[in-house]
Amino acid sequence: MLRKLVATAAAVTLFGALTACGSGGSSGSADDTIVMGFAQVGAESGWRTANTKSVQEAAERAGIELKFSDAQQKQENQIKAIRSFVQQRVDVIAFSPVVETGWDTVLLEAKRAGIPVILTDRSIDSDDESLYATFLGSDFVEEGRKAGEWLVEETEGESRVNVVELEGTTGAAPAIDRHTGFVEAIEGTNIEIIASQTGDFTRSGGKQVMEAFLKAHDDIDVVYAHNDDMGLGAIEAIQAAGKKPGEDIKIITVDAVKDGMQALAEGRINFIVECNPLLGDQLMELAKKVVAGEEVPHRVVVEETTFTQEQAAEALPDRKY
Ligand code: GYE
Repeated sequence: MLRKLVATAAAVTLFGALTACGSGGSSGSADDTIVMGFAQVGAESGWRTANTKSVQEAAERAGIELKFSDAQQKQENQIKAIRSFVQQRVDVIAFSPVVETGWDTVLLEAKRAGIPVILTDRSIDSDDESLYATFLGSDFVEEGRKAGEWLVEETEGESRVNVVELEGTTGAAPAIDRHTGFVEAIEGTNIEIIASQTGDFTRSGGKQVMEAFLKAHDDIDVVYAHNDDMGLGAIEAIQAAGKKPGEDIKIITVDAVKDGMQALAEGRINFIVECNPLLGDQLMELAKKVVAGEEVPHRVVVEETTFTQEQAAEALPDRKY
């Protein structure tokens, strides 16, 4: 049995080496087609659905073969997917890390196998910058700051403003950074975060946490939700408690997906900070350069805007996601 296993392992190694020679690189494909292993976070939000679609469509347009894996918001699944991409000797690995820490070991494995890694959407927290070629994504601290700055302006002159915060996935870059930016912007004002809990970026999570917040606090002025979906869940909870979202309790969210923009235009949300999920084309461009050994910037920031209720009503007809 053992001998058979060893023989199989040797054959796999040999096969891997042969394919690598045949394609002139570490490609898992027989021809020159670039093969990308993409480890997605999951399907937790409207943002994520739009992001997945963007990546899949862009790969097709670019003639890149995509091996797509959905981690269902679990880091261990993403690690498994990355290991399997390394074993399959793909040309490039792209992934959106569900949380910030704990990636060094698996990324070192990819590095040793000579497979470049591109971080997309979310980044990692590591001292070793050589573990990835580039990071394409938003400035989440800036997003949080924009949310806070709007509230500071909106509530100027009010003696005290109580905010409850619906946080994204614990340990995820957008959850950490959107909190940081918001806190920075409201510092020294009369705005106070009276409760903060994760709703895991999902609509049901946002609803559940908001129900608990409403039971525990009767003085909530504002909800700051780290994404539209949790804000939309909170709206359901607020309505069920007999209050009017957007009026009795103001709501600020991040993303600007269609459902969020609809609620904003209709007055149930008060302000949305945009986070652009359409990263596919830029990602494929970067992937081609990285595979060709060309220089790419280590960080590519996505440009974004914000929306008031009036601006949402205007932008809604052309909103693609
Ligand atoms: O805001 C949220 C999603 O990482 C920027 O993840 C992304 C965030 C996005 O679940 O809706």
